[in-house]
Amino acid sequence: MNENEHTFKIVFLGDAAVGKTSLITRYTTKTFTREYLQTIGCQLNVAEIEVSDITIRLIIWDLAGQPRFDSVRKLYFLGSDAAVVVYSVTDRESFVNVDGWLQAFQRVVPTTEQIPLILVSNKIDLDSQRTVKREEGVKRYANQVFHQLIETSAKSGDNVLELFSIVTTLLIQFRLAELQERLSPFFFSSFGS
Ligand SMILES: Nc1nc2c(ncn2[C@@H]2O[C@H](COP(=O)(O)OP(=O)(O)OP(=O)(O)O)[C@@H](O)[C@H]2O)c(=O)[nH]1
Ligand SMILES: [Mg+2]
Repeated sequence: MNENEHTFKIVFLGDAAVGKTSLITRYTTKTFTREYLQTIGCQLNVAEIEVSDITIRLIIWDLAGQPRFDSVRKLYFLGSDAAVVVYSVTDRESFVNVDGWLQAFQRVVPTTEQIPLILVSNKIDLDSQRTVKREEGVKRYANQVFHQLIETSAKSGDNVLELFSIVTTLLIQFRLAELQERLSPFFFSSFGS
């Protein structure tokens, strides 16, 4: 394998219909679909990000949120390098369930500082239908082990690029010690250590 290519497994989790697939689709194809087409089991997506002469390849595992996939889902958590937990600001239950998603993930992947955990408040374009206040998201983030909170809209595209940029940046930061042994000196003159 090329020493300047690094592949990471990212899982997206959260209640059904909060917009996991929509966020990933918005990022990978710059499109948005109004129709809800539930994910069956798991859908894989690949995104490549060039950072200087380094290629970061994200294998994005888009996990189905419907309860009928509860039993298979934990198998998909294995080997994750980062987890993105999504809730919708228009769906209070999805916000309450954030803890459950985190715990389910941590039962399979005992979280260390090496695993970036990102909390996403999606559907911020639907401001008039909000049932979760912005401050509540911030408070939840402050109380938990998440490394970053970001508010997004898959519909308008707001903060979608930023979300994936945060994931990539955290992966580089958290894996720096590991990457340091393998990467060229050029990388470190560009990014610092
Ligand atoms: N207004 C608005 N609608 C959104 C947004 N993100 C997703 N949706 C809509 O919400 C519905 C569900 O979106 P999905 O992306 O399929 O949800 P999911 O989390 O992947 O659902 P599962 O695959 O069942 O777990 C669809 O009708 C989308 O069009 C958003 O940011 N704003
Ligand atoms: Mg989906």
